[in-house]
Amino acid sequence: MIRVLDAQFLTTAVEESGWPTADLPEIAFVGRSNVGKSSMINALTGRRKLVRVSNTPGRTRTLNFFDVVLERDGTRRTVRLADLPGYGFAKVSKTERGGWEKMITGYLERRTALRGVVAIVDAEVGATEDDVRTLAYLVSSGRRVLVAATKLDRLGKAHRKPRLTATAATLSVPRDTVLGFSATEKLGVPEVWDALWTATS
Ligand SMILES: Nc1nc2c(ncn2[C@@H]2O[C@H](COP(=O)(O)OP(=O)(O)OP(=O)(O)O)[C@@H](O)[C@H]2O)c(=O)[nH]1
Ligand SMILES: [Mg+2]
Repeated sequence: MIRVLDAQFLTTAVEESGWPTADLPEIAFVGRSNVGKSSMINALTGRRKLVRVSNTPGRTRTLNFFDVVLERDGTRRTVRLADLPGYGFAKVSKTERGGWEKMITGYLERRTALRGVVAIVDAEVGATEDDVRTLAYLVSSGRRVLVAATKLDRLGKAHRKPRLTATAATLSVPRDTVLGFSATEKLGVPEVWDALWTATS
């Protein structure tokens, strides 16, 4: 059982010069705009308002870093979570989209502290074309990737496991790297922390 002892916002960055010193094992959260990245970080840390959640998709345009103190069996560890801007928001211009890609690929390629990426998909919607493309990129980057299918609460219980299996197949990733999650019902919180503890060990 992993306990969250403390969670704090650290900083916001637009460019590489704004990244915090790479002194802690880091986990990045990537996903479609409005998929529930910020809500997931809030649910994981048990802080309702650590990260801003909005009804305006595409709001997060920067990298936002959070430091979280964890404890498991008497061992303490501080990890850093990076909330990345969402992709696939239709209303942003081509220039902005290019900017997003540069920001994300630059971060994924050069961030030495990065230990793993949580790729978030919408369990109700299923993996989209954008998700498939992003997962292929993440896997090819050689990074450790965990898929979290969030908003699982929106699916009837009988549909949940089959949807996770289908999501793994669509994304061409091993079934055991896809975890179900819900920020509203707090589903999957211990399972995601277990995976992140392993990734940051
Ligand atoms: N039912 C349900 N709704 C959720 C869940 N997680 C997030 N939401 C809702 O989805 C919307 C988007 O959530 P955010 O956490 O802001 O999503 P985001 O991916 O950070 O969005 P951007 O930063 O704009 O890309 C909000 O209205 C949330 O309340 C969930 O697990 N279940
Ligand atoms: Mg957000």
